[in-house]
Amino acid sequence: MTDLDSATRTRAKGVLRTQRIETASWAFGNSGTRFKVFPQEGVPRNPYEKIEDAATVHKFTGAAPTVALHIPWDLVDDYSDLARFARDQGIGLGTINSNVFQDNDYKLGSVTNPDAGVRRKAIGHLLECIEVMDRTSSRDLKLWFSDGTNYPGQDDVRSRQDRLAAALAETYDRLGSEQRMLLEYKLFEPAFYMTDVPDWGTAYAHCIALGDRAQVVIDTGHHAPGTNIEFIVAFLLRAGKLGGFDFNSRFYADDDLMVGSADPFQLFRIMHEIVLAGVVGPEGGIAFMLDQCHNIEPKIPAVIRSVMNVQEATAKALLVDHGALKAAQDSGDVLAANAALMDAYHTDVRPLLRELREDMGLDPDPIAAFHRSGYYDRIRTERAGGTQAGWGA
Ligand code: LRH
Ligand code: MN
Repeated sequence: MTDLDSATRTRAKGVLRTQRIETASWAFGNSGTRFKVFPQEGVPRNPYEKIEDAATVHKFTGAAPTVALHIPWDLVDDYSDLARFARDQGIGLGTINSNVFQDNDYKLGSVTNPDAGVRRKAIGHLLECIEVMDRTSSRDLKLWFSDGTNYPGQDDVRSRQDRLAAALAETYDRLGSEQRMLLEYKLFEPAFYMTDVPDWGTAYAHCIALGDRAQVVIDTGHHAPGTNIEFIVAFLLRAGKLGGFDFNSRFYADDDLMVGSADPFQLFRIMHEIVLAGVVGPEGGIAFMLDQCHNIEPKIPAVIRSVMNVQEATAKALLVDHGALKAAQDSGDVLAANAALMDAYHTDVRPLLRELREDMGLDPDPIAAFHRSGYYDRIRTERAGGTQAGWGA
């Protein structure tokens, strides 16, 4: 596929302009593994400074107008004030993430715990998160449960599913009419024998039982090796049950590396299904979120790079000649059908994206522009002292 004709450029840029990628407040804080968390200079010390960093990503990419919060990592006295501060910075507060995976009481589970008092406490937190959504005007509550067991026999599988279903139903009933619940699944970790929401099928079944405003979130790092994630995307889109993505990438397990860094071809295949369904833009109802940890690399440039990686995968997917693809598929021309995707995938879309940024009045090279801005030097000095934000695990 040689130079893109202007009609294709215009069409692709038109769709790319509508793309919104939500950053994660916790990506700007310190993170690591059980072996070590390497602190970095300039890391935020509170949610206001995290929002400043998220706003900086949007300033240079033009495609990250909201930031997801995690409760209680982003606990503040006045969420309305935090929302006002975000607006002043040019962004909005997005998805509210619950956290029932760090309290001592949740050793044997949170909403699935055999102890009714512990379950009540966990459900209480989920309901508190909806209170926060009411103040931040967030649409989505994202639920991920670390709940699971480490040894066969440790607990009864069906009883735990009953407890989970009851907690989800009580939380769902509390949602406002414009609010959604996004249920995230994960194969393993921290549980190493059974996880109560281990795969898309389990999440999908619970979401069907709950109702229209319960949707599935696909975290791209939460599958068994070799899983065809784009199949899950296509299936959930067809069923109207795809609520969003936690984008990141991995070579082995839940590595939370920059999206597209480990497997850019997989990200392209996922965005191909998104483009085919015509749901790149916000009207499609899909929440495109980043859920990453920048353990050793500078955090803000890493998030900017991640937004660019999603834009590049989307731009390539927008270049697929759908007419040629369909014709080849319908005529059983396997090689021509595959070639329709590979030609698009092998197209260098970076010039097109530089052009788009210039059209939007942005610097064509967001990372170079960020480094030239002096923002990092400023926060390194300003944010000396105090307690840096992290997972607090
Ligand atoms: C769990 C997870 C979940 C978040 C956490 C930060 O692995 O993907 O989405 O709550 O990371
Ligand atoms: Mn996630």
